Amino acid sequence: MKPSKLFMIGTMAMSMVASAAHATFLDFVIQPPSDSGSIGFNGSDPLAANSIKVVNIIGIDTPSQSGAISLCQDCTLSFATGVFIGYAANTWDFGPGGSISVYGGVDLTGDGDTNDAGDIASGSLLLSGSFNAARVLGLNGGNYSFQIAGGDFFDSKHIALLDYYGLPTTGGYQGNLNLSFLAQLNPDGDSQTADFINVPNGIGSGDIINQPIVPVPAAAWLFGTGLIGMTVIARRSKHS
Ligand SMILES: [Ca+2]
Ligand SMILES: [Ca+2]
Repeated sequence: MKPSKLFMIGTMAMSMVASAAHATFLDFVIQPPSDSGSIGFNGSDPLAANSIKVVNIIGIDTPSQSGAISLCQDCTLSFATGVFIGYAANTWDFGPGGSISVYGGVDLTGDGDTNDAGDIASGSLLLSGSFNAARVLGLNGGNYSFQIAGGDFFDSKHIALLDYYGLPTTGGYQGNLNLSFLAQLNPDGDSQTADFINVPNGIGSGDIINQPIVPVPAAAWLFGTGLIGMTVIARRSKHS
């Protein structure tokens, strides 16, 4: 077998293990039209967003209420990333740190309001955390797409939300954020040209996807390491 093929199998085995471990997640859905909210970068400070609308929360393969869509009432996402690292070729990079939060109420009783004893009351802190890294990718025509690069952020969530979806209340969570928005580059027209701000009604769709941190089983690491070892041996024998 070719070394490249062995390596591919090793990689596939590892990613299958990873995806199996992360099959359970909560999806906080950001949905247009959203006339409220803002996102922008002033050329030097962290990327910042305020009051972006989150419309519902969905449990994907959750231990309880799998597939249930919970209305998120008056829910808003706000964040500031870590420090600005650099800009090149329509890519903006930001470092670790900062903060991310979602506030609002959640209808867990399914009657369309957040007033019941079983609901999460309006104005509650639903999710809070900090970033590992963030990246904004510029598309054509001033249409920017915001992505949190791999690893993303660590957070904690409202315990009633976790209980409802049967998720662990200890051990931590990790996730990522994607968000599309229309932005104007260099809105102040000065010599600093990498700054941007969303245009009116420019917030698009997105998700915060968030799963319990699951340690990769030791056996999976050994399996993957073994295949990589075989690849190295195969390469050596090929070159000898
Ligand atoms: Ca309710
Ligand atoms: Ca500028």
